[in-house]
Amino acid sequence: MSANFDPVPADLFTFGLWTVGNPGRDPFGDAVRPVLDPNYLVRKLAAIGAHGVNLHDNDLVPFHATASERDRIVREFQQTLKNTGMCVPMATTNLFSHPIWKDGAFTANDPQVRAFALQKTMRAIDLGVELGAKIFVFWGGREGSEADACRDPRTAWQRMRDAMDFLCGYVRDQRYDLRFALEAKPNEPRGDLYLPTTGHMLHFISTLQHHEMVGVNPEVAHEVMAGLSFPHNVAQAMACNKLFHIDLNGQKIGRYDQDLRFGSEDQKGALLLVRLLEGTLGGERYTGPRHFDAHAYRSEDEAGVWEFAKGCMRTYKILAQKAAAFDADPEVKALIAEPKDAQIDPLLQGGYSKERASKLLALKIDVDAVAKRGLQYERLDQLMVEHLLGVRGQ
Ligand code: GCO
Ligand code: MN
Ligand code: MN
Repeated sequence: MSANFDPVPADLFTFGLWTVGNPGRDPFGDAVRPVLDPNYLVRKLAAIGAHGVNLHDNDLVPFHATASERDRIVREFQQTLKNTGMCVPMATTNLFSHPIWKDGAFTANDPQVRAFALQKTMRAIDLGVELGAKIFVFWGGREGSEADACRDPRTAWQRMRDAMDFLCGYVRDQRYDLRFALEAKPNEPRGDLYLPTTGHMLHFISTLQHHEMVGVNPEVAHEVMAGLSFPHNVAQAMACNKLFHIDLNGQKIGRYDQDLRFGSEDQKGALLLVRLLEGTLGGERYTGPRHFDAHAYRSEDEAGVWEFAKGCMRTYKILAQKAAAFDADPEVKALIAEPKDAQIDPLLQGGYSKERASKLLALKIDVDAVAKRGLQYERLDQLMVEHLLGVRGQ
């Protein structure tokens, strides 16, 4: 078993410019670290074994930049990518920082705001494609409300659909090779955000004109904030072939969006997630980038930021090894082997038929005997804990 957990580009680890570049500002305090140049961040990420870097339009190009400034910044950045062998798998739009977004972007009541949101997003899509992005993320940070009477939530939902249909049309018209990934969050910075969970997003996508080019970008912290099981949300997205991207981080339940180092909280949840993504339990493996949407504690200087980034990747690799060992453990295999019944199994697949219905109704099931059986899930869970704690599967 390998004890080397050093990340390499083939691991497909990515970070946002806004994550390792986060200066540690919070609602109660100012920045604790200087803002770092994007080209410097890319060089540092390449040096620690990352595969790529993701960005919002304004992480690279300032909001008020002129066209010629934009082109110069993009050229320099492309050169840095080339020199370091890094790529930009995902791009997105900042539709939350500027005061114009205080009532939302695609869902705002003022048509001028909605029009500007489309303008800015079309330009951000152009930028992303220019840098080679294949995934474009939508996180509706300001798409929500506090004074909920300000608009009919059904109108907000319809406006989101109009915006997505329009932007899918734009990508098709430009013949870009780009897919969209929608990121849900229950609240913050708004009191309530529309489309608050990955499940909401999955249904919303099914109502879009070009639903085939739209998937989800679930984030650990956001689903945990809502009190949900992140692995279950990811599993549903995978089962519908809609896991286009993923935001990995750590979060304590019931708090503000903490965006902590991956695996620093709820290690069992993190193990179950990595097990799912790596496919060690069977089923398809997730092949997209493993993106960390997290930032270093406010206690850290720049050296602490790189410790944080290495920690995210190292923990992912440790958990991948533990997941493989757990699923290869003969006792685990025996415990999760499901009972097979050659007579019943065919009746439970393939939907309804009159013949299946009459065979099912005729079955004699010893309800008391089945109900009495212990399932040994205590032992199963303890085995997972022992793998995690390092006393098994070494
Ligand atoms: C958050 C979000 C963001 C988005 C990012 C990309 O809660 O702040 O997770 O980090 O992921 O804006 O769209
Ligand atoms: Mn977040
Ligand atoms: Mn995110």
